[in-house]
Amino acid sequence: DTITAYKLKEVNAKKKVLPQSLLEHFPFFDRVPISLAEALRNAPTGIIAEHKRRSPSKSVINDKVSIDEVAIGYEKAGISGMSVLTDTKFFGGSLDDLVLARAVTSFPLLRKEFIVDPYQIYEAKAYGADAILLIAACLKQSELKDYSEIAKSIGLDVLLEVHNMEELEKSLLPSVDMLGVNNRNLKTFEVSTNISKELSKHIPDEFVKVSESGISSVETIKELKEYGFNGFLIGENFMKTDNPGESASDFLK
Ligand code: IGP
Repeated sequence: DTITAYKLKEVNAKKKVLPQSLLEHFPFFDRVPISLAEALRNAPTGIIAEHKRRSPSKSVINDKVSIDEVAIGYEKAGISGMSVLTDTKFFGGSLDDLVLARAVTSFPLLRKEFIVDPYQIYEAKAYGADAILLIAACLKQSELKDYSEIAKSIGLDVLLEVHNMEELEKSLLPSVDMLGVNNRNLKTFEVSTNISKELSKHIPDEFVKVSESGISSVETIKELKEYGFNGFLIGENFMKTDNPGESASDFLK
């Protein structure tokens, strides 16, 4: 589709300037990652808090707070990990955000990106990520398998995002650590946690279950825990406030 085509073009342009072999010489490439899946499994309430400046559905969410302020705030709040959007076109993020978040924290960081080429997985590692997101709607099963195996081979955890049963069926791969159910339909932007509840029954226990998007209350988290979810990916609800770290900390009280 259009996002995939756009991303492939972006990646191909980058490869010319900075080949993958050079990414492997970046200092963070040798850093030992921290497992996001483990952090979620061990937390009483596993929250992945997202840095999100804007989105296609809401336009500007927060363009005032700085990435380091948000990252430090989230870590101080006791959140299990942070999701850093590195896409510029749709979300206003960048790899600079990832590297800055890495510089000021030592908790797990998820690179949030539309990954369509293995190059982006090496890039994630080079810029300090501990985990990557793969989106079932963007990739074939053979790609999901190859990309998740590449990520594991360089020590990164894999969060694989699905939105329906068909996507879930092709995603139950041993190289995947976490299965994320996106409550937001990426085509209609409609949000409902019912999809998390429905799909949860079909996710085997070896995967850490993550519910993503549209979560704005502790009640919803309590409900989703009953369905076996250990991870909750929350962006807008924290980012729309002046102090995302403090908002996140209120959620863990
Ligand atoms: C966060 P929210 O509704 O709490 O801001 O959602 C996160 O789940 C959402 O940003 C997201 C996303 C994605 C963004 C989920 N999957 C894929 C970009 C690409």
